[in-house]
Amino acid sequence: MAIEQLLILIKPDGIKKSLTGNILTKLSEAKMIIIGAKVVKVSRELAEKHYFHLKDKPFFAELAEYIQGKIYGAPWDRVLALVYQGEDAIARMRKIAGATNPEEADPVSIRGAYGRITTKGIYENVVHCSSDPAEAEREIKLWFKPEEIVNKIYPTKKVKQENEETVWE
Ligand code: IDP
Ligand code: MG
Repeated sequence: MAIEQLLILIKPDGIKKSLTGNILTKLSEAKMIIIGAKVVKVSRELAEKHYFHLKDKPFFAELAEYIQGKIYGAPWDRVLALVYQGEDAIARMRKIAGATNPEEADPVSIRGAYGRITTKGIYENVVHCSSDPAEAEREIKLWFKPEEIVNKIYPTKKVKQENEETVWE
């Protein structure tokens, strides 16, 4: 069995329902390690890149707004982004997360226990979980910079930057 990494997001509905602790507890049953973690205010660009594979779906616009937390507003308009690493991590974490449709998900999975379908038909399923190694790599590279991941998981290169940088005063 291979060591894998994957991206997990606690979506804005999970944040709003104060489920962060409950979700982390369920995920910790798999005994994997966290190699990256941060709170992100999701831009429209990031939302659309993240859900690129669903761009032709009728619910795409609502889905992009959902992951940005637009329907909830401040202070719920954010996600907790996590990178986990472990043996067979993707399949095992997806089992703990449960099926995409929260009504069909195993009731003891995260989505089965805490998810719902909104009156507008969006699956508010409280977590995102990468579904295969290629998707996991694309998503980790989209959400995290190399220095934000404590283990070296993909090759990196040095580039010279002339950009302004914000530092603490
Ligand atoms: P996944 O999150 O289980 O990998 P995807 O098919 O990648 O499922 O869909 C991404 C997200 O889009 C889901 O987690 C869910 O929030 C939403 N979604 C997927 N399919 C539907 C649908 O048929 N109706 C409404 N929302 C959906
Ligand atoms: Mg998916």
